[in-house]
Order: sequence, then C-alpha cells, then structure tokens
Amino acid sequence: SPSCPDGRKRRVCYYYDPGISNVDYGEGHSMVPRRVAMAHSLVASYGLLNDMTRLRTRPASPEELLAFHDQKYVDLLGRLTPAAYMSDGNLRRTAEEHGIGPMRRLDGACTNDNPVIDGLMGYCLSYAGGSLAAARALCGGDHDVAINWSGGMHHACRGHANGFCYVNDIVLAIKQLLGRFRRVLYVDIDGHHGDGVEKAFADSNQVMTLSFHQYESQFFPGTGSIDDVGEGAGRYHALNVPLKKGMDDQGYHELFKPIVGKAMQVFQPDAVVLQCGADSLSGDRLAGLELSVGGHAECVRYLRGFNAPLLLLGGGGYTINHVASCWCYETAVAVGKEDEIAHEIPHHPYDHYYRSQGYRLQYRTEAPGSRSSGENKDAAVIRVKALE
Ligand code: V1P
Ligand code: CA
Ligand code: ZN
Repeated sequence: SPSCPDGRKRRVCYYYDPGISNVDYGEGHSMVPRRVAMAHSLVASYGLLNDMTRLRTRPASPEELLAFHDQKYVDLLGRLTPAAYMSDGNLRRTAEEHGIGPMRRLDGACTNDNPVIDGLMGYCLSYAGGSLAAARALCGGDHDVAINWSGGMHHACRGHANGFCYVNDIVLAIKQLLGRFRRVLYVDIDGHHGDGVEKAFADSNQVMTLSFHQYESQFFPGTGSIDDVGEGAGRYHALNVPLKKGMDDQGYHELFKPIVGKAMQVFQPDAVVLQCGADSLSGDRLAGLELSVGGHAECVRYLRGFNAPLLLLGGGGYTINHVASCWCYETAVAVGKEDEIAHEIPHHPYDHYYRSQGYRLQYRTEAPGSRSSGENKDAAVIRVKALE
C-alpha cells in the first residue's frame, strides 16, 4: 500500500497560501507571519514539494468559523479594518471587548498582542481554511499526514482573540476530524500552554489534549498546571506538562515519549493533531525552553511512527530563521527524507536570513548549556499515573 505502515513513505499533503507574506502584525510585534513564507521557500528549495500533494483550496467561509466561534465575533472580524477601527468609536469598543486592539498595562505601555491588522479576516479565513482542508484530506483517507504551517493558533477563544490568535483553526480542524474519527489526540509542543484548544474540549472524552509548555510566574498565559486535567466527562482527557526554562532535548524526551506513548496506548486515538509551535526551540525571542531543531522534530518522528492520520500545524516561534529551519526539517521528516536533505541551505530568496546559523540547517546541534530539572521528572511520573 502507498502508506507503507512500517516503511518510511507517507502520503503527505501540504497547504500554503502565499498571501501570508503580506500579513503584518506591525512594527515591533513578535509575531512575523512571513516566517511561514520563509519555511515554504526553504521547503521548495530542498525540492520537498515534489513529495507532497499541494492542497489547492479556497479560504474558509465565515460560516465555517461558526463551528466554533460565535456569530457576533465572526461579524466583528468581517467588519474590522484599520480604517473602520480608527473612525468608528463603537466598533473600537466592540473590538477591544473581544481582545482586539490596544491593551493598556498599568504603566500605560501598549502591548497590543492582537492588533487590528490589514486583511485581518482574509488572514484568518486563509489559515483556518488550510487547517480545515488538511483535516478533510485526512478524513478522505488518501493522505497519512497533512501540513499547515500557517495554522496552530491555539489561544483563540470562541468569542475572543488571545495571544496573537484571532480564530482557532485547531479547534475547527479537530471538529472536522470528529466527523470521521471517533477519538482525536491533540499534542501541543509550542512553548506556551495550548489553553484555547484545551478549554474548547475540556468536557469531552472524544478529544484528549496534551500540552508541554514553559510554566513559570509571569509566563504567558499562566494556565496549564499539572492539576488541570479537564472536567466532567473530559476529566483526565486534558493533560499538562509544565516545564521550567532551560529544558533541553534529553529532558524533554524523557517526558514526551513516555507520556505521549502512554496517551496513545490508553486513549487509542483514531487521528492525531500535533501543534508544532517553534518557540520551544533554544534561542527563541519569547520563551526559554532549549530544544534543538532535531529534538523538536523528534516529536514529529515519534508521532508519525504510530501510523495514525497525523495533522501537523504551526504555531508560535519568534526567532524566525529557527522557525523556518524547524518547519522545513519537519516537512522532510513527514515525507521521510530528513536524511536526504543537505545541511547547507540552498540558494533561495530568503537565504540571507540564515547567516547567523552559518547557512546550515543545524538540526543536530544540541542546545548549549542546558539542563533538565528534577521537578520536571516528577511531573512525568504524576502524569503517567493519571493516565492509568
Ligand atoms: O504577556 C502577554 C500579555 C500582555 N499582558 C496583558 C499579558 N502577552 C504575550 C503573548 C504571547 C503569545 C504567544 C503565542 C503563541 O503561544 C501562539 C502563537 O506562541 C506577549 C509577549 C511575551 N513576551 O510573552 N506579547 C508580547 N510579548 C508582545 C511583544 C511585542 C509586541 C506585542 C506583544
Ligand atoms: Ca504547548
Ligand atoms: Zn507559543
């Protein structure tokens, strides 16, 4: 069979909308959507597009967002342009009630996590449409792995933008998968807690959510403690692995593999969604975890090995050359060609971004000076017990 259960080959499909290169959160904002264009350009320059089916899909419709988001919020997103926001006081108030637009800290400084950006609705419909198309491709059974690096916006709530995320493509994709598959495992390796996805399915026993994240005072979003395990019918179907900064490949995988392995064994999901936020990489501008690209990609390789339909999504990641290197390397892992791609980054339109890494992918580089703490090992024991 083309999926070769025990072999290296997988039938992979891939979503990319070049419109992402024009999406701009504003000067000084940490979120740089162009990193997805950089990843795509790198994927193309390595020839990996020949190993995948390109999903040529329309953007989502506003109606499709209603599978999770509420009507008022979707209407707001449809009306919200920078010009309308500036000229219409009512719209400005409504936007701010829904988490969009300036937020003031006590000192008066403006953090503006979720700015009113040009082409906001088009951006949301594009990345949500990509995740929905990827989910549909898995439902159709013709693909084993589906990729949308522009998705993975795990903080968005039903009626509220949060943490750079306006619509929650992950929740939409999981709901799509539930039309065909009975149980879906969601794994989140972004450096932040996958709070929006966890909350959406907190009382469901059809979806198990499992987030690994940095968990320290003042670290966004502040949720995802080890005691947060879901509620009602979904009790013990939400799992959290809080980590201290400095966690490296070895410490991470001493947790990741037993916990994910146990979740696979106990929950027996029919499909898996992996949010591959790349801010868990060493040297990220926002987070303090210290995974190498190889360590991050090991999560993809490990989950791919279970041969369940696998949806790979992007997420955070704020040192953009690292992000693009990571998602390109993970694309290679998905198609089974990670050993065939050259260390040297090929000449391509974005190659100047890779100067600081010597124009090499550097996926084998171990994070320097990192350690894992005993506290995190205890977390594994407790968590695996919770699964018994
Ligand atoms: O800390 C906060 C908010 C602002 N206070 C009201 C609390 N926001 C964080 C948001 C991080 C979002 C991460 C998203 C993801 O998980 C998925 C895409 O990766 C924040 C931070 C920070 N250092 O945590 N916002 C910003 N920095 C920021 C920086 C520059 C411009 C605007 C926002
Ligand atoms: Ca996470
Ligand atoms: Zn993040």
